[in-house]
Amino acid sequence: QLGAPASPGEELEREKDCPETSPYLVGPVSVLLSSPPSLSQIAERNPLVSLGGMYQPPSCQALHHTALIVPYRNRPAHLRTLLYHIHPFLQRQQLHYRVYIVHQAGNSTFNRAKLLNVGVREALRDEDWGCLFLHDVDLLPENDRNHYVCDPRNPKHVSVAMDKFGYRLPYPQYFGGVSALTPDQYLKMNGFPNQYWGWGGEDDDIATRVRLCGMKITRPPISVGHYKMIKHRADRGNEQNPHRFDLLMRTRRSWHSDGLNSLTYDLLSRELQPLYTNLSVNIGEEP
Ligand code: UDH
Ligand code: NGS
Repeated sequence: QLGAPASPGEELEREKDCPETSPYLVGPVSVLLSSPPSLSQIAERNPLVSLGGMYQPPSCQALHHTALIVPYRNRPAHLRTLLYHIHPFLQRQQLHYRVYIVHQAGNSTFNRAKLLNVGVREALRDEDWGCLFLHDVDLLPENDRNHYVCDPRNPKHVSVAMDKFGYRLPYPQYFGGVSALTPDQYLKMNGFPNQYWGWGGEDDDIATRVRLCGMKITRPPISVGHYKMIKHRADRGNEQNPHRFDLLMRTRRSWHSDGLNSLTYDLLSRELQPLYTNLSVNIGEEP
């Protein structure tokens, strides 16, 4: 059993690498969307997750090291639903992982891509993560053969089949929802843009950056990239960005100077919660 206590020979066992394909995978899973349990109930169900939302397989050496980074503000029920599903899901994959919630403090307009930049920079202070998984809070993977690891060659767009789009891509360049990059891939494209305040366009900008840097977008098969999106209304503070089309026309000129190399923020707190590391950050506001 996955959560079984470590045997007396734990140290010896851990010296063995985990297998390339985990024996705990079950394939398609049904996801519960309404009334998630409380955080303490979720923590009780995940006894091997340690403070800060960290996990290592108890009886083998993980082959993969993944930071799950979630841009966040004011979606407490979505967060509980995600944590409820994602911890067992990642443990079944025998990953070494840690969950980071990047909380935009204050009421300024939401900025998803900038929060992701902050999450990456802070996560890489902790560990040399092999893979950065950038994950919306309201998306629940429906198949655990959707391996939360990176493609060493190219950035990976992962949420390729969302229920709200009829389980296919809404358009060929779509890069929203869930994506996965190695730190090298992320650095090569100067991270993500910081200038997209409000809803829309930042994911298209990121997709353009991938191409401008000479990389290609890779994707898992549609059959394993299934996601349910928790239905919700538009958020206050994340109104459609009226400048998004203008910004998108300038990506080619701006990506060198807008990104990780121009990122500024105030980290207000870094709390180790039982199921995640909470980074509360002041990212400023639209100039
Ligand atoms: N997010 C928050 N809080 C917010 C806004 C966004 O946590 O107030 C995060 C969250 O992780 C979310 C992600 O940012 O999953 C993306 O948010 P989004 O509103 O851009 O995208 P989503 O697909 O909703 O969740 C789209 C529905 C509203 C679109 C209205 C414009 N047509
Ligand atoms: C495009 C947006 C993307 C967005 C996608 C899906 O039009 O940011 O729709 O949106 N691009 C622009 O606005 C330029 S959704 O159906 O999830 O609301 O991710």
